[in-house]
Amino acid sequence: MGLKVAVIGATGNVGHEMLNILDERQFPATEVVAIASRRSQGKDVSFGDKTLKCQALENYDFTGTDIAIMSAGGSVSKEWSPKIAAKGAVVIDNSSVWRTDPDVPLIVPEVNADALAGYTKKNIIANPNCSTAQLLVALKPLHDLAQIERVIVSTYQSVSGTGKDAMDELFNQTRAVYVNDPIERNIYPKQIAFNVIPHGGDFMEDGYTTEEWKMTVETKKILDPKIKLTATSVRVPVFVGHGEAVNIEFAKPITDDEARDALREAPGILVVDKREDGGYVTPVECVGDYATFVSRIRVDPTVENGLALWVVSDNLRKGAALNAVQIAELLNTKYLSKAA
Ligand code: 2RA
Repeated sequence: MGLKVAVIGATGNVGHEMLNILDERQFPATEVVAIASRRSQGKDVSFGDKTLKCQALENYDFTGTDIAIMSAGGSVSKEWSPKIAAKGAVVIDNSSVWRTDPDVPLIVPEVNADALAGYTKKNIIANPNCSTAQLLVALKPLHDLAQIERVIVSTYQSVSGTGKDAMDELFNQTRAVYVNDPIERNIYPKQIAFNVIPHGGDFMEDGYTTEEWKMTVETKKILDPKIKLTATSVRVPVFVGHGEAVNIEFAKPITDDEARDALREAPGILVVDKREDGGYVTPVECVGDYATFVSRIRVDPTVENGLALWVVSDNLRKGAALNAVQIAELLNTKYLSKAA
């Protein structure tokens, strides 16, 4: 017998990719249900060659659902995840509300699959933030090799991470620049078209933003609490694909060749690193792919054991929907054992 899977937030950017990826990877589900807000009830969404009609979250009875994959925002998750979990479904949540809860595992399957065992405490599993997931896929093999002590990251985050309305804002502002219309701003505090904005999430008291803070705390929870990480999150006028410029300090010596070999062997990574024009991967090339791409691997000579690299991945896939589906696959194989 296969599984009954609910996708909550099915009309959003990430929900759309969750349905695509469940279909592409032939997740062993006997039934997939699309769930959205009451506003989107009855709306059609694609699931492979089928069309699913969205059901309203408030009216849906989760009895008999095995896995609920949710990307509906923090406040919806805070209210609904415990209710759905109490009905017996395991919730895999893409919002930030459960990530720091000690009774909720925060999982990147390539990095800390063993931590999944803790899901039974609340029947909830958290998916990390987009920028953390791709970073940690790249850091894990390097940490195993030479023990990471400190990381400095600057992100180049695409607007799809903010949602569909932000993608429209980039499109409309770009068009407005060309036709000399006034620039309208509804989502971002500054113009995003032909610009970059050093601000992701909300400002905190210490001057960091929540997007930067998430990367620090999530790295500690998933990879190693001893790692020190400082981030600057920057929004760039790119529709899909987050880039990250990463500087890493290690406890032990490591060469760029050793790092390249370890990254080539590691799951989920494709190394594209030719020291020539175009010998690296950019966001537009990673769209629709599962991999985390690593390029520009080089020694950072300004610290004792340092490396610098460039990491890029599809933020809606490895940064969200793919990671959630990989968690569902792991959950099924290791704990639910209903695989067809
Ligand atoms: C972003 N936090 O701002 C989102 C993605 N999860 O890109």
